[in-house]
Amino acid sequence: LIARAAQHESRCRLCSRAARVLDANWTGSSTVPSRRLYPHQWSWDSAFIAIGLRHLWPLRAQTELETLLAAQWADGRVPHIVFNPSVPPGAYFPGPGFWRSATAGRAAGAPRTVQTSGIVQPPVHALAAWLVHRADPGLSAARGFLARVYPRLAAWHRYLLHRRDLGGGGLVCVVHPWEQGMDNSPCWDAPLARITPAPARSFRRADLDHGAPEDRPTDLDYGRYVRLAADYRDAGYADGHGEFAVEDPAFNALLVASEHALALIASELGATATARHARAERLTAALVDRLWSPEAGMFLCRDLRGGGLLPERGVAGLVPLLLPSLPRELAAPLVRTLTGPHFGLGSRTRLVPSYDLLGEAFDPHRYWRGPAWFNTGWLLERGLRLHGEPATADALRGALLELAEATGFAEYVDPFTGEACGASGFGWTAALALDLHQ
Ligand code: 9WN
Repeated sequence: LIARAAQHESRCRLCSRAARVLDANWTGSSTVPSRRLYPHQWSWDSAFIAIGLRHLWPLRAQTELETLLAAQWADGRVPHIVFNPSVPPGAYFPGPGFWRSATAGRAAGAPRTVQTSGIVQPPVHALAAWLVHRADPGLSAARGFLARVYPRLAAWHRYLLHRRDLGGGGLVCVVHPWEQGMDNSPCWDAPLARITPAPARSFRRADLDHGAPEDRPTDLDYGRYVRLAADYRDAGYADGHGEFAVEDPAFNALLVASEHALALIASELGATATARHARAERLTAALVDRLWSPEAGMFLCRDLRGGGLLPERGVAGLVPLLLPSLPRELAAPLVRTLTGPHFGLGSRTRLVPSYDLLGEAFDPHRYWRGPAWFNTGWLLERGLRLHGEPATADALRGALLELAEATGFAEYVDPFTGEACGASGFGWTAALALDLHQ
């Protein structure tokens, strides 16, 4: 009993600390990932943050998603950043002056009243909207939350499925590493090597004012990010012409999960959901067909410009484990890969590294090249539970909760030592710890 009481007390402490982080990052209409490093609203951060907020402030959770969706472009894209006009222009690079959404994005229907970036991030939003609704169905019904967000979420998925199937095989592709959200993953090294970097003197990296250079992407990476984004902007954000086009397993798996969530939202609103479930099944089949590697025992990325599957093993290739409809003969090898020598969960690591422990490019501190992140941990914890691995899921959950709190809700951690890296007081770390704690 004493042990249980002590556990309960420490859990409550975690809850109030996480709540303090989320409250400090709340701007009145959305939540910043980090006050200093990322002082605007980010797309997939907001989805994860809403999933945590729903337990304490259901109204804030709904508002978080509504604010993001209010910045949607007429072509359906949901921008990866919505800029806060009261933040000084130099506080984050690339800021609104770089993206110039209102002018460069005019043909694609960028909003006039708010400034945004022109690229996207993984579509976790419909899943988040459904979970937010379930947390307080009364408030949701009273505010017409689902009816408000449904048409926007449907247009968002339509944009991805119609404008981003650049490979013609039924999957969505990303046109910039920032879109997939794991910016400097070694998976991007080969497709990025073809891009001529923008000159270093043509931009100033605000991230280095707050982050340690050895924990961040390199200047060469940044030169290439800038070149790709500037080319996309200068083409009026029209799709299909860029030099970088990759089909990523996590991005597509999250779209499948969100498509199933959108079907549940449609049913709740009295509409028919069959076509949505069928689309999710088709996407799952395309994911398996185009990205599964039996040799690697996991999903890989497909480089549409270079041709073929990229051999690097990134954590994104494990994320499809979160799909309930994943064929059993794939779930078992995925779990083996997650717990085997490449990711070491339960033996060499307590959290999931972002990249192959045995890969040549592995670096335990550099951003998405090895450190463990809390959002991918949250997704895989769900996947393990779904596919009949409760003991591994429990251990992962315990480690996520313990390290989130011990590191002051760090952005990411060294996968061996749990040492904090990047920003502290990070939004999705606090939100997802809160969610796991429930
Ligand atoms: C570029 C906000 C975002 C996350 C991404 C993470 C990082 C931005 C950056 O921060 O990317 O979008 O400036 O490094 O890689 O996943 O959404 O937290």
